[in-house]
Amino acid sequence: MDNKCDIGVIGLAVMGRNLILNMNDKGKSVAVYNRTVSKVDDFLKGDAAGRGTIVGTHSLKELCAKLKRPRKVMLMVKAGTAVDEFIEHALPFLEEGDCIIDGGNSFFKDSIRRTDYLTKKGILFCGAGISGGEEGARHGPSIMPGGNPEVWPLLKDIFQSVSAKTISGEPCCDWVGTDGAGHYVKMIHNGIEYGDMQLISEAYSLLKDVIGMDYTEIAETFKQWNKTELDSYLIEITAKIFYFKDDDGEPLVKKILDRAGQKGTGVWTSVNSLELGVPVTLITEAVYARALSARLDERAAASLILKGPEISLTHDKWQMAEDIRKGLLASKIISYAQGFMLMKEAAKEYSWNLDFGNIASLWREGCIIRSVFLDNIKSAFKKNSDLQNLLFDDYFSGILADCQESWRRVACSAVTSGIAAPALCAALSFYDGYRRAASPANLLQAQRDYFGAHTYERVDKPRGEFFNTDWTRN
Ligand code: NBP
Repeated sequence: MDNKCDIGVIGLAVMGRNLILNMNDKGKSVAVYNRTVSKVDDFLKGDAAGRGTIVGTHSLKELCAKLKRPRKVMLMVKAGTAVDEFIEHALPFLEEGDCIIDGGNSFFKDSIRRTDYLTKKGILFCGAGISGGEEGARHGPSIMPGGNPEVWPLLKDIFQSVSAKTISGEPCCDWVGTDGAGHYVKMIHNGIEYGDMQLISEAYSLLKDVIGMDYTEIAETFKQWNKTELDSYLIEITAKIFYFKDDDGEPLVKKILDRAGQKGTGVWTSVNSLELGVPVTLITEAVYARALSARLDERAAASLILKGPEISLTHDKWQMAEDIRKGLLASKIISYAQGFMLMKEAAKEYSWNLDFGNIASLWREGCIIRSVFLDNIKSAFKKNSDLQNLLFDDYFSGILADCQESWRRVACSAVTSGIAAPALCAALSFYDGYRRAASPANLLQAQRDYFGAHTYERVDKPRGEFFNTDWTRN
């Protein structure tokens, strides 16, 4: 009898442990290993106790020897050098056609490099972005696999069986594209998550400071919003956070230090957008907002020096709350449109054949940005796979038209009240810049030509003809 395991997983921190239990629940036998070997025994005695088809191993050699061929070795370790080190250590125990899967939050350019490196050694590589945190890993994450296309038939059954499913039963896991495409799409997912969280925080700030709502009213408002087009995991947990009381009966959120952490995927997205020349302004504003939040002492000092306007609370509380909801929805549409613009450019730059409708489907359940809204994105790209921009789809342009009056009122309110709403305002500026056929960039070109003879094209001459003027001649 072949008693070898279906897959090997290295890394027994929270993600690895939960994914192993999930795989095992779906009938997969899993050999497990961890750098600190004592954690293997702890796991087998703890969460994995009594599961005969989770097999502990105490070296990479032993792990690889316990796997069915072609071997599937999955890394669930800290992204970065740990992945390269494990790959090097595992290589002597692998044979041609075996595969290494990196399920961590790796940088997509590392996955491009690793695919190339391992391909030359006859080993298949899969860089799989996994979202949903520990809960997702245990009960069904969104999985975004990329790498050598030959690896997908080997992994499809395992990955799709453990992934989240949509209401109609579709797995939130499908092949994304070659080399680093899976980790790239995961990076965009995380960037969009930054944008969504920032917009929700700005809405909270406006509900509190422009309308004067208390925490219970804010909780109620988010709960109501979750019954609208904003229906999503992040809005749902936001309502729960505002309801949550500390031991003394006060809302816990009130006592949390306003200093946001970040692990880097938002920065990666912003840097990549600058490299590819795509205006991903919301995610970048969200990254900057976290950076500004971290300057606690400086902000405290500035609050004593820099004057702002007096805030007078709005009289029409419910109208303003609805304006804020519409402003949030419109801004969210802009953020997703920008994320998909970046993926479109990346597909060209890195030669990936990305299916954008499919990507929206992968995020429909199991991950942090899961929302009803993603169904509409999927439909837009299924209806027209060449859709130039999400904003050209009737559904989304219709919502923007419907929301824009409210959106503008909220932006004005934020500005006149002196309340920072960088993502919401950036979204509106993008919208107004994007829908403008004639921009003020003619002046930029004139300035560039004036001081640097950088030349310019003319609206009254064919494109591609360049002119230079001696601007000091009159
Ligand atoms: P961590 O990211 O905390 O990593 C812990 C694991 O990495 C342990 O197995 C640890 O071994 C191993 N490790 C480290 Br740290 N440095 C190592 C090195 N130099 N060489 C070998 N192994 C090393 O675990 P996690 O939170 O379970 O996440 C795993 C992956 O999934 C990460 O890439 C993470 O970014 C990604 N991810 C996490 C979440 C989440 O919610 N936590 C969500 C989505 C994706 P040790 O036990 O010997 O120290």
